[in-house]
Amino acid sequence: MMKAEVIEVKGMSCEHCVKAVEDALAPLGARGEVDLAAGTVKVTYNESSVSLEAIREAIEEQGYETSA
Ligand SMILES: [Cu+2]
Repeated sequence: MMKAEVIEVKGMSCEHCVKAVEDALAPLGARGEVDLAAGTVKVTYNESSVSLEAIREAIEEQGYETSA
């Protein structure tokens, strides 16, 4: 079942950041839609194959801070 969740991500400032976040999510089978102005990422993922926690970790590994 696909689920969509909006998470706050601090530190994204440019198109490079957008790509870094999107590319970090792709291997998890998740899709991220970054809203730079809002500092959020709308993540669409399959909750039976990946957890929101794993998604947040993948984003944080790129150097950004997430909050629920
Ligand atoms: Cu950037």
